Amino acid sequence: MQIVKKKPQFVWRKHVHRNPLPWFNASGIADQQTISSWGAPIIWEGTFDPVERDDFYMKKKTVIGLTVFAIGRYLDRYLRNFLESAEKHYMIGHQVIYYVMVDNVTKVPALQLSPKRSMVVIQVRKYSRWQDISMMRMEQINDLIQNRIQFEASYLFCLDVDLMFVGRFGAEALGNSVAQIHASYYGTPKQSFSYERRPRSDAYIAPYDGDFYYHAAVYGGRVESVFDLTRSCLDGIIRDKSKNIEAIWHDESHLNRYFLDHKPTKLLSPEYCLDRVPAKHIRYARMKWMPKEYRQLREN
Ligand code: 5GW
Ligand code: MN
Repeated sequence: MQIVKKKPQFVWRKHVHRNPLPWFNASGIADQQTISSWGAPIIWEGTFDPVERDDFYMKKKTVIGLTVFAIGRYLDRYLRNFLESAEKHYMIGHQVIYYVMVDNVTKVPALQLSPKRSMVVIQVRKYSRWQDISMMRMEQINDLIQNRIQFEASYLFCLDVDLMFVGRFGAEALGNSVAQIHASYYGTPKQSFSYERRPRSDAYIAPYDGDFYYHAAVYGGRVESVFDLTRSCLDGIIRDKSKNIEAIWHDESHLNRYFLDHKPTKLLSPEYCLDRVPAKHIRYARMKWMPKEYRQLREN
């Protein structure tokens, strides 16, 4: 009897047919885009099994950080509500470390955290211009990753404080590099995106260019990726300052430039950060923006 060896090509074909993301069901919903042009999953209710995702990361005892800044009046106005809602909805069942950056540590609300969850309060300087309060978070997060977070957590989300959790924000959101699709620009043509359009700025994006308009209120990923992201954005901000130019939407403009060059590996649908006027196509609300009283909150 003659033995016929199988061609190696057979093995290769088998590999190609394997589902690259076994946990992700791209056809779980039919009326939304669920995969980006470069193959990143877009997370919507119905595209994943929450129990499976939680088990997967709980078995690994994954530690998940969250940075949030509450400076000046934002500390009085938003921080308690943000943290109380996070205790109800953010990465429930996992090990969580809140990194709360404030200009006045005595004003941080005393909360009874659930088991496996802890809080680190860090005093940071208060920049006098609000644009810098927002932009220089990139520097402060980058420093804190270097000095502390890299030793304590493997994933990190960086969020605005004027948000409130209203539904599950769980392990399905974890990924190497995670970006939030801005609810107000979801489904609009890229020419309408409010990218920085002046070529002199480091955040410049040409009119024909771009993937999505991302929301700087929510981004995250593996700690090393967030380190790289915050460093790159900070470098752009500093170069712009040296040229006496400031990008139209500050840190958000630089974040959009970064994600254009370094494609995120996971995208969060607008469910994860709803617009003030939620669109009809949104079936599940996970986070929403709090109302703003600009006149009272913006001191300068
Ligand atoms: C104050 C006035 C104008 C703009 C920002 C601030 C401000 C922002 C502040 O006084 N204190 C503060 O902690 N921040 C932090 O920067 C908060 O974490 C806030 O969520 C984040 C971004 O500023 P936002 O939320 O006012 O920006 P938008 O783009 O959501 O309106
Ligand atoms: Mn905000």
